[in-house]
Amino acid sequence: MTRVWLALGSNLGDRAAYLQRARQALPEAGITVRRASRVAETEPIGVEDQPRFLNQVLEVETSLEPRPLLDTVKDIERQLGRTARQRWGPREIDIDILRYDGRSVDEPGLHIPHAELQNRPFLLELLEDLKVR
Ligand code: PH2
Ligand code: MG
Ligand code: MG
Repeated sequence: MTRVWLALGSNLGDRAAYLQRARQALPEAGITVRRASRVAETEPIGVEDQPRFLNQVLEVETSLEPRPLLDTVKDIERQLGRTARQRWGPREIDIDILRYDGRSVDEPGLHIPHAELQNRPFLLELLEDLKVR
């Protein structure tokens, strides 16, 4: 089992319900949620003209390797009804891999640690909530 940190984000529809449904869907997909940060309401970064986000960071455990884990969280996004496609634009639910144990991955579509982690102060704060350094 590997310790992984995920970010949840939503800025469309019932944002809190999307976060909750994501937390509930993870265990069914072989991803055990160990700890959850508080839920923070955050100003949109990147594309600024869109609704505010709710964001949360989860510490999880899984035996899925990074690529299958990415495929799994994308499946959950689809199951929950994610439709928005604009890069950095509004979305019902976003599930991102922030860190995967201590590993670095740099492949098409998969960058670990998450490529935008250092540019999103709220993610660093929520990780800090979980005492991840
Ligand atoms: N996600 C983005 C783009 N901008 N801004 C906030 N506040 N929170 C996010 O989760 C976020 C964002 C693309 O994934
Ligand atoms: Mg994202
Ligand atoms: Mg994403």
